[in-house]
Amino acid sequence: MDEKDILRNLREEEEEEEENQSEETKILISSLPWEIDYLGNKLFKYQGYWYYEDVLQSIPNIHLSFQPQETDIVVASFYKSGTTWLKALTFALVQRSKHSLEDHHHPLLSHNPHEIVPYLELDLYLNSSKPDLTKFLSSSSSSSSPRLFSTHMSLDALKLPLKKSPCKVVYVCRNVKDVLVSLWCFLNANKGVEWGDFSQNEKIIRAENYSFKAIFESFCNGVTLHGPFWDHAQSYWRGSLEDPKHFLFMRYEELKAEPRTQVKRLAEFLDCPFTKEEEDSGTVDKILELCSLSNLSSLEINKTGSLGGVDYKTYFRKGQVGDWKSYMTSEMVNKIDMIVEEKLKGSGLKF
Ligand code: PAP
Repeated sequence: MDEKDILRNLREEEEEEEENQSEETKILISSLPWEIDYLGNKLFKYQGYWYYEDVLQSIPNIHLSFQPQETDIVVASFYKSGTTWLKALTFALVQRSKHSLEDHHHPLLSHNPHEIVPYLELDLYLNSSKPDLTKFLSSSSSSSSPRLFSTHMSLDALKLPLKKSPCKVVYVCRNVKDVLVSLWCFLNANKGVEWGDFSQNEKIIRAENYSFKAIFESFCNGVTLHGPFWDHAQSYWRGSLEDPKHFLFMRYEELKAEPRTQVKRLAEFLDCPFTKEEEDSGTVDKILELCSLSNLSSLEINKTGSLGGVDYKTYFRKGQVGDWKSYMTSEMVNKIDMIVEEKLKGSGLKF
């Protein structure tokens, strides 16, 4: 048998293994409780959290095969909580010796942050247990820069691989009322995109807006992709209390209110604190400026680019804290505030 045959056999074995595995996952999925969400998609409840079928398929892949290195960094969030911003900040921070912040060819000037920092469950392990981790700019391993990944999965769902080999995880949390307003605006700005099966990405033109009330009710019931929101937030909150060396809990509102302090906190957590010279020469402000909403949204790539049918420009809207005040009735506010307070009782986590 020559090398080619060995490789072919190995590949066939791997494919067979993946087929068996996805067969097992399909059987498991058919036994799970499910609900139809505000998009008309089936959400399945698995180990306390809700997933679309394809995202669910990635979980065994991640559990079996994702082996974090100690130097890896995972940017974690519930969607619409500041993911794009945190991806950009983290990349700019950890790569600042490799990519000067003054460089006109800085990757963030020509790539959307989502292109640079891949999602474990969407970009890497969705259809494969052995993805090519090096194909993304920030996830190829090199001694000068750690690998960067991202996820919208809860920490409960990621515990297994992270237990095997702990890395650094940064979570950004945002007031749920702003999250749901941001999500509603995002969905309406992407009416042509069919969600729920990321392998298709077919454009189905939707005429009317998504129902704000339906999304609101789903959030209140906890039946949303990766939800319940409060369990998601609490999983990382607990992680940050139990193991502050490996888990950092950040808030979108604090990043907005005191960006310099928060970015320095992030740098210290990631073991790349700013030196005195960097502070004196304005490095913190340069990172903040590069990653600012106004700068990122004005770049050609983010004005005209798209991925999977989603226009990059729709990742950037107002970035305003408390925007929910323009969208929610006082009854809605009371209802969701009471639910969240009740669900977070005793955890020490407050909004
Ligand atoms: P995602 O989960 O789809 O990646 P995510 O980036 O988490 O979305 O959230 C988008 C929100 O972050 C938007 O908030 P808004 O709808 O309330 O305006 C978006 O405007 C905001 N955002 C994106 N980039 C930045 C940035 N660089 N600075 C501050 N806010 C940002």
